[in-house]
Amino acid sequence: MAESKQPLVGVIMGSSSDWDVMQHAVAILKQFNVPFEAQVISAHRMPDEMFTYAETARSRGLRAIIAGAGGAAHLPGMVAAKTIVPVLGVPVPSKYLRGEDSLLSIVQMPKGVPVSTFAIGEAGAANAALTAVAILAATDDALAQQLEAFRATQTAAAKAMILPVE
Ligand code: RP5
Repeated sequence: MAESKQPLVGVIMGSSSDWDVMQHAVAILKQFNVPFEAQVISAHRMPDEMFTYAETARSRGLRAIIAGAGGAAHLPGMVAAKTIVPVLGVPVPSKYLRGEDSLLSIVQMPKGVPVSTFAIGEAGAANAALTAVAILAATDDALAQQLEAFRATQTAAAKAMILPVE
């Protein structure tokens, strides 16, 4: 398990093969200096560990869980079933259905057990982390300022874009 000091955000994924996508969530958390932990927790291959992770998440101090999975992507939903810590689901692109299976598996939660579901792939992983930062920023003014600055940088970059029109 990769871990920084007293984690506030948990990043979990169904397989190490999800890392190519999920590393983009970790990169954002590092950029904002948010303490996190990252590890493989598989819904299908290690269900007992998944339940223990979810059941202990809140008492361990986690304020958000970013869960990425591909294919029959049960991880985010089953974790959400066992904790009230907000779960941010990232659909990982799959081998045969390009991640559309992952997306539908994660997004179609029954009423009462929410999973905030993000875009398939890298953008979803990064945006899930930005949402985790926003959750923490609600009670952390310094982090809120960092988030405002991040957005302002993007705005400036967009305004400076030049098209190669001849
Ligand atoms: C899911 O099955 C994982 O989240 C991964 O996206 C997918 C394939 O896993 P591997 O067979 O590559 O380990 O549980």
